[in-house]
Amino acid sequence: MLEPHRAGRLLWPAERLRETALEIRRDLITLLIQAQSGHTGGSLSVADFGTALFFHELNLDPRDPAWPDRDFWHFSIGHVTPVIYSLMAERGYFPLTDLMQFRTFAGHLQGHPSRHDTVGIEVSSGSLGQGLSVCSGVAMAARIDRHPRRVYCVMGDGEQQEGQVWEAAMFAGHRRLDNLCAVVDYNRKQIDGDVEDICGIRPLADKWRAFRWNAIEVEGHDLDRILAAFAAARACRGQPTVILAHTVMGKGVSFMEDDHRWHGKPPRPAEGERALAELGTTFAEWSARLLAGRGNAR
Ligand SMILES: Cc1ncc(C[n+]2csc(CCOP(=O)(O)OP(=O)(O)O)c2C)c(N)n1
Repeated sequence: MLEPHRAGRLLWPAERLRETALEIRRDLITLLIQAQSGHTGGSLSVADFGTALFFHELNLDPRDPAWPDRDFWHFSIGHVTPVIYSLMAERGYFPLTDLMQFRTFAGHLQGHPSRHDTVGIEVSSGSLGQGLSVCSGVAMAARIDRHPRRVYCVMGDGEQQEGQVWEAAMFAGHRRLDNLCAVVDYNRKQIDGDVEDICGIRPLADKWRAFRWNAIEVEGHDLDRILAAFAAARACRGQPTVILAHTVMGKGVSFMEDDHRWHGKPPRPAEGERALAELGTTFAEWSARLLAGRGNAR
């Protein structure tokens, strides 16, 4: 049986990850319709490599989030909580039904990740640019402790404009932190438009290489290639790895794709139904599934 709440790396194959990523997209659209608040576009662009992270790559125990042997994962793009919480719920950190309380005061799933509210969130985030510093520190500490944990940091492409990213990059490259893997959601959009129009980041791979990183470019919705990139990062010695995942903002919902206006708004109920129809379900069906708590005991 493939039990998502099992401790350790799940190592699910790409085919199973594709099915799970579809469910993650249904989850996050449903919780956004329910909350009528939150970030849709980046959540959809992260869904595929996020699923690979949680259901193949990461060594963790969702029932014991403080498990000393765990890998460390951190979303520096804290605004993509719809996908973060969907991944966590499907992996078994908390019941699926909790997703229906996204962004409510009564719930534990706030708009940005808070370590004080949500079990399993190691470090609060939302202020862009800080996550790679956190992760570099954790990776350095693991090396000092001779602990085999790996450290994964998810960043945005707009976030690459933050100076602090490059301070951390310089440190991790200098220290040859090969237990550190960053993933950039390279969807070419940010809150106000095209990244290249606002403050260009090209050539991004060359920049990372100049900071002594192993830079891998990958089609960010191709799960076979994503798994190969994670495997290459794991095999790399003497350098941290950055995976530049070329994605599409709003991926999976035709009228949201490649449109920065979906960065930070939820679908209105009618738009949400159209989105869920494209994903093969309805709000009534999928919210009932979440409220019944089904899914994370497959
Ligand atoms: C330090 C800081 N400045 C500004 C913001 C506001 N903000 C939130 S998301 C965002 C755009 C980020 O772009 P990107 O990393 O490409 O994420 P995406 O739009 O793809 O979700 C901005 C400017 C913030 N959260 N933190």
